[in-house]
Formats: sequence, structure tokens, C-alpha cells
Amino acid sequence: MADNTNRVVDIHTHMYPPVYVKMLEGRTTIPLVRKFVQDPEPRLILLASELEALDNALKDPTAKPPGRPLTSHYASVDQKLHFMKTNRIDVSVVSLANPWLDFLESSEAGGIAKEINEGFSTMCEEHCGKLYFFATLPLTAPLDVLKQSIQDVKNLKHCRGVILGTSGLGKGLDDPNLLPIFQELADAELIIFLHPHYGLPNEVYGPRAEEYGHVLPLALGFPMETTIAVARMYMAGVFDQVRGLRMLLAHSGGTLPFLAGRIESCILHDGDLVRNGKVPKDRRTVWDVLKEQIYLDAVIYSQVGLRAAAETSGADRLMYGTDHPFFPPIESDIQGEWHSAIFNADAVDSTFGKESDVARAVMGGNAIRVLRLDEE
Ligand code: 5CU
Repeated sequence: MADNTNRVVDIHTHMYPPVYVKMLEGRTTIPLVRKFVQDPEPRLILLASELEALDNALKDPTAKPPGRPLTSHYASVDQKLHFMKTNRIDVSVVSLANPWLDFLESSEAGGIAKEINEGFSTMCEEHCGKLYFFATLPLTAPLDVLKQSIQDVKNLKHCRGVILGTSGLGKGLDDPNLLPIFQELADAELIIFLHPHYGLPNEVYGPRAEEYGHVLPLALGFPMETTIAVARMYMAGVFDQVRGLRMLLAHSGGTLPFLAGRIESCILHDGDLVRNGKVPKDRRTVWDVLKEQIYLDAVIYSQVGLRAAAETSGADRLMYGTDHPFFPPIESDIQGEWHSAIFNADAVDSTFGKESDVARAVMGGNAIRVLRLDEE
């Protein structure tokens, strides 16, 4: 068996396989891939916050096109492997990036999910031991198709969980209709990698939002979306009803490590909840759930963030990630080292001590243990 002590595992790393890119190229509303007269390179436009700029760029050929260049890093497995090599990553657990299959018609979602999951499975088989994946669920499909897809991915050798957005079946993750799905995922021992996409309503960024690029939606909207989704699940009792449910939260749990205490205080001081018996003395607190059912990625880029994450869920539940192919270097070669990846790895070292046992665990050991990456 390989010596796992120094292996670096990236658990937050995305791809849009060619079949998905083709789908986006055929679309006229976001998410889409489009070429503009003002820039011949295709651009990937994903976020609601990019809508106004999209409209402007289509009307006015001098306006700056929105989105991000669709580089080869998004769809090519060779490029993923090259990125891993140049950024000192031994193993990647790849997932489809947002917004997954959320926009598909009910009748097509099941077939496309199957194609994408089987494509990832073949890719991992071809790079056995180096690549694993989180599968994608056809959430807009009929319930029986959705359930069948869980059974299908459970049997794929390199699948270690599923990536999930916050919309669920359309009503969020506290929707009681999702409980059987969560139970099936728990029974199949498939961890949920919870990842944001929708952020916050555009209005909160104010009338000058366009001047601020993607900073506010990505740095604040994404983490708040995750925070709200998990807080809703907690309030609805989902974690108690599905005790086997395990979730890995993107971006170190949004703001949950910082806000868990405040959530607790608000629960304890909510007269209606307390008087209606909804705050029993023996309940599991938010802190308990975060320690028992939640794992956090280490994609937070700071010592303060990593310390908060480690104190909240435990350093043994924290796992390194890069968010590749997002956040490419702006002024250096995208075939070289990526500042976003190295900066995050350096943050782990400086927080926990370079080459310490804890740093090694965060960089790879925890992922190998939790996601069973040493099992054939
Ligand atoms: O740059 C972006 O828009 C994104 C995104 O959409 N998803 C993600 O995971 N990271 C960055």
C-alpha cells in the first residue's frame, strides 16, 4: 500500500466535461458559453450577477464581455493532471462545477447525469489511484429516476460521494421531500459535497456592483448561501432525522464556524421556539452537528479561517482543496503554478506548522481516511 503520510489530496477541484460544455454552447440564457465580437475566445457565463453585463455586451460591441475565458483547464483531463503535477497534488477528487444539472428539463436530467457520471468514472479508471470523483445528481428528474441514479453511482468504483447545490428539489435543502434522498445517500455511504452557486440576490451588492467584478458574489454571496442552506437544514432537524448523513462543506463551511455561536444564541432566545417545545434540553446543538456530521474543506486562504474551521469541526475533518479551474493566475502562465493553490497550501502550513502531523492530515491524510482513497 502507498505511504499516505505525505500525499496531497485536492477534494475541491472541478471539471466541465466536453459533453457539458457542448450543452452550454447551445444555450441562450445562463449558464452558457458564448463568443463575443469583442473577444474571439469563448467565455463561460455562470452567475446571475453577470446577467446585466451579458446584456450590455450583446447590445454594445465595445462593452466588456462578462464571465471568464473558457480555457482548456475546464474540460481536459490532461490539463487536470498537468495542473496537479505543477501544483504538487497527488490525488484529485473531481466534481462537476456549478450549476450542475439544475437548469435541465425533468425528462433529460437523468440521461445526462448518467452520461456525466459514467464519463467521470471512465476517466478515473484510466487514471486509477490518481483520480476519484463526486457524482452529479439529476435533481430535476422524477423521484424514481433520482433514486435510481444514487444506486447507479454507488456502484461506480471511483465515486466517493455526490456534489450538491443548495436548491435541492427546488425548495432548498430543508424540504421534507428530500429526506428519503438524504437517507439513501447516507445508506450508500456517499458523502454530500455541498457547494454554492446562487449566492445572494443581486440587489444586496448595490448599484455600483459592476465596478467590483466578481468579488462580492464569490467572496460573500457563495459562503452566505452555504451558511443559510446548512442553518435551514439544522433548524428543520434534518441532521437528527438522518443521523448517517455526512456533508463536506465548500469554502470551510461559509461563515458557519464564525456564526455557529450566534445561531445557538438566537435559538435559545427565541421565545416562540422555546415555549413551543422546539428547543429541548437534550437537543444536539449546531456545534454538535458540525463536529459529528460535517467536514469542511480548507479553501479559505487564511490562518484565521483555517483555525476557525479546525476549532469548529476538528482538524481531523478539514481537507485541502484548490477550486481549480477557477481562480487562474492573472499575470503569469496558467500552465505553471497557480497562486490560488499554493497560497492555500501555504496557509495550511503556516497555520498548523510546516510538515506537522496536522498539516499533513489536512493536506491529504484526512481525505484518504474519510473518502477511503486507499481502497481499490
Ligand atoms: O469564478 C466563479 O464564478 C466560480 C464558480 O462559479 N464556481 C466556483 O466553484 N468557483 C468560482
